[in-house]
Amino acid sequence: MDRKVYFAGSIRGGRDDAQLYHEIIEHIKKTDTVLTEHVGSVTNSVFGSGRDYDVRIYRQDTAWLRECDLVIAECTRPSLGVGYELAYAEQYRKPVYIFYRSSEAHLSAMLAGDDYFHIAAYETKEELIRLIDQILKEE
Ligand code: 6K6
Repeated sequence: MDRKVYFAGSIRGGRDDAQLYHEIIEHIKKTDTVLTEHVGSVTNSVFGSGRDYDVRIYRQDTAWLRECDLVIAECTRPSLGVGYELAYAEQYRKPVYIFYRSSEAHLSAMLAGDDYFHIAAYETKEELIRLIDQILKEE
């Protein structure tokens, strides 16, 4: 209860799943704190640009990764930023849970082949919520 969850999902990698991220974040927020609510933004423009803008995002997100209690990542949409975050979280020995829809994605070998990560395939949002509830009960 009330852990700090870092939710990772594709932004510049593509926003097709933004609504799903939003619903999952809202679900997690019923019991815990989500540091990265903006990942589920369905209204804000996510396409700011410029070096200063990117530096601010990088510094804030890496600080949150060091601060969080666990990382939950939805990896159906391939994202360079999410891949970076997962490796960063491993360096800091944060528990990392990766979810993806196996009917739509062939998870990168750099994630699937790393024993450090907890990885689960799912198909429906309801199934994903059940899997997340399980880990929030255990962590
Ligand atoms: C505002 C609202 C939503 O997004 C923004 C501005 N952009 C970002 N803000 C915060 N974190 C970001 C932003 N862009 C990428 N990230 C981080 O990288 C998130 O934590 C995501 O998990 C991940 C996505 O990487 P890309 O490569 O798909 O952008």
